[in-house]
Amino acid sequence: MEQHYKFTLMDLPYAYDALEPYLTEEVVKIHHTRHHQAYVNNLNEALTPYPQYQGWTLEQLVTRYQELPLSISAKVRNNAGGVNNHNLYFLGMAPPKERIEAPQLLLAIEEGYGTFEDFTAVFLKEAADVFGSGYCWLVGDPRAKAGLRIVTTPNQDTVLPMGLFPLFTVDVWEHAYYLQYLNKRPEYLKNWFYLINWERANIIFVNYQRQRYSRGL
Ligand code: MN3
Repeated sequence: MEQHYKFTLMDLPYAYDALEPYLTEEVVKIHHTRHHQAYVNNLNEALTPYPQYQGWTLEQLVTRYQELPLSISAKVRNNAGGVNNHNLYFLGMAPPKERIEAPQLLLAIEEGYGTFEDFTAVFLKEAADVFGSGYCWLVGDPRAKAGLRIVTTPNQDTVLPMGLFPLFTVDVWEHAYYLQYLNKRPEYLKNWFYLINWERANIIFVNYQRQRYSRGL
């Protein structure tokens, strides 16, 4: 998030074939090297003529794009959002493990949603119901029950301007799954769920709770 122009493509913390069989090597590789890379390239291209904004971090660009000149604000919104969202999507996955190790987060999920199975059903339905292209997120939200909320965003919009704290997100653009699942988004989502990096989500959640209490929220 501290990175600024000139942005570079984030390395994945796993091999392209590490998410098989749920996501094939081909799907992950094309998504990363072509789609994710294109957002990086387009963001750099937008900022090249504007040295005064080249010190802005990705977080500043996705939360303050409205302050930019009209000639680039939409392009920055879409492409800084695209870089940010793909970073979070890829970091939010990991090769599947036998057990979910996320004690604090699992407790909060049960408090907020009853059971883990109920949470799973709600999340998968929200993600399946995103109209067109977008993302479904699990976020920390101090106003929500147990501090957790499921939200969806259209296009490449992020949850950061809403003051929410992303734990993980799933990309429901067709390019994320079409090569493997064709038009069967619910099947992609069911399999993506096995790839959630629960350990990372738990670390972010614990950190979020700590900040929340220290700010009296
Ligand atoms: Mn994508």
